[in-house]
Amino acid sequence: MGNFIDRARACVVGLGYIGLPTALVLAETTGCVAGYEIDVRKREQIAKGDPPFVEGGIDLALRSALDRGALSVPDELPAAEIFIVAVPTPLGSDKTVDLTALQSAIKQLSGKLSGDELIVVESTCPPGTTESVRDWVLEFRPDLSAKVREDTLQFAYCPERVLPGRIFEEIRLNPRIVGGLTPLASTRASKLYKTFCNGEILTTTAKTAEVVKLAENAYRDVNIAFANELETISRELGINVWEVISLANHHPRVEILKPGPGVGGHCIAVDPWFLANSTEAGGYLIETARSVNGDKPKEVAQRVHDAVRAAGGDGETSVLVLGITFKENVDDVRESPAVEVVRLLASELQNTRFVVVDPLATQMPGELSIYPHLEFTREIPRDLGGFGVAVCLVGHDQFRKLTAGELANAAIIDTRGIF
Ligand code: SAJ
Repeated sequence: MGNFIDRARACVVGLGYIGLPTALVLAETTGCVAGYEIDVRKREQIAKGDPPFVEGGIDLALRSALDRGALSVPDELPAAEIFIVAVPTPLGSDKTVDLTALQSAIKQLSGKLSGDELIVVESTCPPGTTESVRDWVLEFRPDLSAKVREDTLQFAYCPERVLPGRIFEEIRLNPRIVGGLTPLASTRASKLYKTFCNGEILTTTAKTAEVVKLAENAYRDVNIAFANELETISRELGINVWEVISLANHHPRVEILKPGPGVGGHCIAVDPWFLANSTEAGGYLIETARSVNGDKPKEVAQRVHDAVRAAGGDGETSVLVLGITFKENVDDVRESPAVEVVRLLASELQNTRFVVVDPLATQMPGELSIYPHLEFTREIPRDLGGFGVAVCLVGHDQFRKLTAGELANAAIIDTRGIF
């Protein structure tokens, strides 16, 4: 247990994309953090100094924290003064949150409580979840109800806001919203975040903080939907949407986002539902934006299909697919709209050869590996003259060096505006 005597100063529960970087910055500033991960394979990998995902700076930070004994990765969830919970809160099939992992983490840590701890939730949650967390703790540990009343056992919600690809920079610089169930909990949680965050720390209630997080991602989703709708309209009008956006953005109060093949990752495509489904009133605009963005992969696949038909039909041409990750310059393929586009095409055009190029993805995503007519490569083919159709689904830097001239024989469907 490294430097710990009876309990860790802080324990981060869940060592994923958010939990592990958080544990690492805390290890650097406090020198005494435990990271608990329920997945044994992942836990062992981390304990060996091998990060389970790609993020700039993570290899060095992990090795240094382990070497200094500032981070321990115990097999059992340890006692701690502060627990920071960063476990997945995915979307269930009925478009409501699945809190199984959060509930199970709270059950486990409840067994370690003495009554003077602070429990901070970072996972994205529907409004009211931090109150539920307190209620679950009391269900598992009714003996602690006086400690909750006396406000020594405290609860706060502090959403993560970092952008994959820039996590270590943003975790230190982005302003943080801290919502305690009580003012004392907010003060204590603020002190924790001040140890590593140079951005402003803004305090509020737990429910407000929960809604702020959802509002941020729903705002982005709605704005991307606007860009995507503008793309459909511009194309039908025969004008260039990128020129429309660039010119409109010269207005001092207009800042239109970029259209694309849809919205991926497991934040922006998920969190808006937690907000839309949180009240009887619902969220008409939020849900509409979800369907505009959700329909985009189908629209792009249809355009490629039409181009294949114009090039002779299924089996008469080859298709070059540029990019498979959920956005540019990351290796993450989770919820990638590009995967959905390729899946639709592969099942519809079974005789057509597809070459999927992605310099960052490590392999063809599992759901696509079943199609024998899909080839995956990390290198852009040298000779691009043989492709009758090319579709760009991700704007990786490597693709931006390509010119339309190199693809002179291909009908180009450029969803990211790289050409
Ligand atoms: N996208 C577009 N057009 C744009 C911007 C994005 O089509 O103009 C697409 C991307 O290609 C991608 C998806 O949207 O498929 C999401 O990408 P993103 O860069 O907008 O966001 P994420 O999912 O990487 O991270 C977001 C961020 N939230 C906001 O910017 C409000 C990040 O700060 C959050 O911490 C993260 O969600 C999260 O974990 O919630």
